[in-house]
Amino acid sequence: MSKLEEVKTQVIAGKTKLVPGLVQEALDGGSSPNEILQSMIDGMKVVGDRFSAGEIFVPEMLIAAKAMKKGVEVLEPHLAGEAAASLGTCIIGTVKGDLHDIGKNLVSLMIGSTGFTMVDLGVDVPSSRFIDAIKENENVKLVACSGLLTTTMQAMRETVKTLKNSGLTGFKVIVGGAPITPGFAAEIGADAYAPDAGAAAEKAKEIVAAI
Ligand code: B1M
Repeated sequence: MSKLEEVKTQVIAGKTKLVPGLVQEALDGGSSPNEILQSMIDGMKVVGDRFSAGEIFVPEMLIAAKAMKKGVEVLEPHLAGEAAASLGTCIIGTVKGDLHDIGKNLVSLMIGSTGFTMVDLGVDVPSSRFIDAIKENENVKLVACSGLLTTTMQAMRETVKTLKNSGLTGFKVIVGGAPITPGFAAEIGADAYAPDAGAAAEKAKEIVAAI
């Protein structure tokens, strides 16, 4: 079994103690940080499919998520580049009702690495909390909303609507997460959509430059 396959297998098995060492070994063996990240994401896909099939339950999903988080901790310094300039503040959070944060954390890492100061509101964030954060922080140029559940897509709609109707200006809104499509993002009035963390960082720079 290749090192990348081993990383994927042990993420699926939720081996929180083994995964960090395997990630380090994969790095030492010459695998790129993105390849290793992808192997963990592939592992989570298997976990999700097994959950859908009723073969595993929430506790197993949770332990796999913990294993992936431990692996990501090792990858973090290798994923994020050196920020060139200050592009302003980005408020990020997973929308109300949604507790998934691995993707949001990766998006935060990548957007932060392009030069934004990140303010991470965590998970299950009501729209009012996004508004408060814009008021509490200086130079907010971007609000980034993540959502992983089809059931919380409506919370994302509500969040974008609240942001756009708030009377506050000078910032753009980017959305993403597994069930979000470019069409849905446009329909709810977001300024941008990105399918993954790398693309989110690119889009973030692009839309903020246009302010
Ligand atoms: Co849940 N879960 N989960 N879960 N979970 C999914 C999402 C699911 C697809 C699994 C499945 O059934 N196949 C399914 C959703 C189905 C649907 O709505 N269509 C699901 C479900 C049903 C649930 C519960 C309802 C289960 C239950 O209780 N019966 C429950 C809901 C809890 C809640 O949120 N209220 C639940 C709970 C959990 C855990 C807590 C156990 C755990 C999360 C732990 C944590 O995050 N700390 C968990 C996990 C781990 C998953 C899966 C297996 C993995 C998610 C993940 O971290 N993927 C997931 C299945 C899957 O995704 N294949 C599943 C890796 C991560 C890197 O990818 O988050 O997609 P992702 O992020 C990507 C992109 O989406 C994008 O960039 C990232 C990659 O670069 N992206 C953005 C994300 N945010 C972005 C924002 C952007 C741009 C891009 O701009 C701002």
